[in-house]
Amino acid sequence: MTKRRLSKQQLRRIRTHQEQRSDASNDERLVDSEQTDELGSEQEGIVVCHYGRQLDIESTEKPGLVVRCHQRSNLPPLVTGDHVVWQAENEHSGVIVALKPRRTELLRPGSRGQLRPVAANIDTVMIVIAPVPRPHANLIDRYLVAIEHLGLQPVLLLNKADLMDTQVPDQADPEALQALIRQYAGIGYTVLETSCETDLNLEPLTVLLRNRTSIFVGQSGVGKSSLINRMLARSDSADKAAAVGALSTARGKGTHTTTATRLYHLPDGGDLIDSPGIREFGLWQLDAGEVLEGFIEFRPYIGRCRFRDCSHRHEPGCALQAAIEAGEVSADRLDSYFHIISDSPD
Ligand SMILES: Nc1nc2c(ncn2[C@@H]2O[C@H](COP(=O)(O)OP(=O)(O)OP(=O)(O)O)[C@@H](O)[C@H]2O)c(=O)[nH]1
Ligand SMILES: [Mg+2]
Ligand SMILES: [Zn+2]
Repeated sequence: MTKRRLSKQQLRRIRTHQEQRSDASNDERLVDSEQTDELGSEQEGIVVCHYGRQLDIESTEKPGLVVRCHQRSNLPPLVTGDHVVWQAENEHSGVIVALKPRRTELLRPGSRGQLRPVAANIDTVMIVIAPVPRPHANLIDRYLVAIEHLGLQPVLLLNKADLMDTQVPDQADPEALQALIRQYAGIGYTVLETSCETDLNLEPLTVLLRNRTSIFVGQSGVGKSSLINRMLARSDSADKAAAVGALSTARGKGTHTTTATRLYHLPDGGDLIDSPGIREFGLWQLDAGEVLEGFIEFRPYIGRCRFRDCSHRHEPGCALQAAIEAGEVSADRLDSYFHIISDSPD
């Protein structure tokens, strides 16, 4: 192959060509900034719903005005509850141009094990359980450890309290559920029994939800969307009702009715996010010590065992085992801790 040297003329031609191309890209930038000028002025908003690539933004300036938006590609994935800066394209659509710092964020494992945010700027996480579908083992403790670790306030709701004295197939034993609830109240957690059928305790629930942003988490079918609808029904709220699904008759399980994470403004104050059953926040990134800290009533005993590397299973001088003996903490909760750490790869 002969080495070909570029003639001066060829070099000149290439240079001119490059200059023309960079002129062209300058032109493109001009066009782009002209397009930006066509957008409305920058304003603040909050993400109230999230569907795949599109998001509904509610204007902070004009509450109640909801605009379907897409986001600039340089922004990270946005979630319900995010505070953003957006510009209108027209009456119905817009573009999100900036994300404001998140006060808090809820994370859960994505399909490839990476953590993905699901909602932002939450104060309170309401864990909803019910007699049917019966709670999975350790479910409450798994949620509590995650919530404590995120620095959020947990509340435990036992919904469908109207079913506590009836017989429904596959129902959890009412007495065992009552004992469970009492245990968490004894630890110091706020617990509330509610019913969408009899409206039991909906008044105290609205008080717990006021002046803050809360999210409902819990198994499919426990009545998260139903509770939201009962509260929205308390006034002529402009918010659309949440979809409610029947339990599958075969197994008394929920049918994953809610598919988008949506924020509602409650008539008595406060924002509430309905989610498609956040079943797991992801605990495996916590080591055993961090999981133990998530059991808040264990904290006074941590670091007081005779052996520094005490597993709290059978060692002599274990402060936690002594606390169980003395009836100060529950053996069930320590068992739950063992379950959680045995599930984590740590
Ligand atoms: N008896 C009784 N049934 C209830 C109560 N609350 C909800 N239900 C019923 O439980 C079923 C499931 O309710 P949903 O509100 O769709 O449950 P969800 O937790 O939002 O479920 P997903 O959206 O699938 O996560 C529906 O048939 C409701 O009518 C209650 O307090 N008492
Ligand atoms: Mg739902
Ligand atoms: Zn110990």
